[in-house]
Amino acid sequence: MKVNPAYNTKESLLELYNKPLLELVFEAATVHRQFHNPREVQMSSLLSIKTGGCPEDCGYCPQAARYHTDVEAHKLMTVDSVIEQAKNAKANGSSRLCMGAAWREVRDNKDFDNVIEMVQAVNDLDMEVCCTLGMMNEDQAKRLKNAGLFAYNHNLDSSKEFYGDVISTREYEDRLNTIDNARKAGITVCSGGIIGMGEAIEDRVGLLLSYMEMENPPESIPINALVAVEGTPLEDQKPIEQWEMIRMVATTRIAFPEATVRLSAGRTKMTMEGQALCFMAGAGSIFAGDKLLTTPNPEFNEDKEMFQILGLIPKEAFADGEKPVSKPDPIIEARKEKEAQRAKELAEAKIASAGFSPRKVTVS
Ligand code: SAM
Ligand code: DTB
Ligand code: SF4
Repeated sequence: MKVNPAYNTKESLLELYNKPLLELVFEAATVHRQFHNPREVQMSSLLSIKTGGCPEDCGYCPQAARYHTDVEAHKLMTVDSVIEQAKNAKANGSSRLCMGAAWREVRDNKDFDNVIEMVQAVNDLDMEVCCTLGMMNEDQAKRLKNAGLFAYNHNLDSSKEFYGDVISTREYEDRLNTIDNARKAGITVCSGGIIGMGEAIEDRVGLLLSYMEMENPPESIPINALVAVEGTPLEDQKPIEQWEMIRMVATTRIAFPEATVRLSAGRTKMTMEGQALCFMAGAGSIFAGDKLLTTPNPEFNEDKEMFQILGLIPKEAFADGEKPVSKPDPIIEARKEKEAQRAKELAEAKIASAGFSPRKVTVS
């Protein structure tokens, strides 16, 4: 059961969200146990492969070039350094790596070729590979799928109605199109939102309703609490109470029984008890490692201790879907062939010129 038809209206979702908290958690825990192993929680690591300098105006985001935050813009990471970071995340227990780029959209250039190589390399490490690169078309999605991408993350962030209050440089419809392109390419979809941006509860359930209305709702739904970053338009937002995070996780769990609900940004402001209630209410994943994309997150060791205290087990890679096969990328292969041909021609020219000895000219 991908969606729970009892909660396919705004009214029913609102009623659910507003239930007495412990009733809500109990109902969510019951659903969770029918579809998931409640002891398993996936550790997923984030890696900002291209940081800052983004042309968009997402009001929450420290990476938007137009806001004056402490984030410095960097070029795309190299494939080798991504592999090193991925190995480190895996050694610390992560079974999934989500690579994020501060791009409005994917462009067909050398940087994207490098991302394709990163996807191939991380998939070869037997980790689930997720990318979040902004908007993309169907051909780009197919290239990522061919490289071995397991999931594409593209958040709707909030309800259709509230979205325009936070972002003006891109429409809700654009986001839905990108999600559709990932689907058409056969990539699993990771899409969720942020609470604590000043939205009403109607907007929180409105986000869930948008997923309910999809022909094929996401396999993975990250729930983020806003990390209010100085310099962004949302810098002064009051932090949400952790009860709200628990409610949102529980409501999402009940509405989408099969999805992995990810307890995402905002854990540094939560207690272990608060997080425990999220796991009880169906959160099946956390972001692990001391950094999200640009903001702090609990350290690996802190989470390891929490897992031990709560009796949680890190979930293995590909427990919910087969490992994709990484196939050679035709564009990269063609480029490599061209480079090899050019190198051969240069070598031949060198040999030819070595056999040629210019006549000595004596100057009297
Ligand atoms: N540029 C791409 C895009 O926007 O699709 C990918 C990277 S973007 C940083 C990925 C997601 O991170 C956003 O959609 C948003 O949901 C989340 N995010 C960004 N800044 C955040 C913040 N300050 N607090 C919580 N979540 C945030
Ligand atoms: C998601 O929903 N949350 C992650 C991941 N998907 C890409 C990103 C959180 C970013 C928090 C702000 C930052 O660290 O820059
Ligand atoms: Fe750019 Fe993504 Fe940040 Fe929006 S959320 S400003 S698109 S990096």
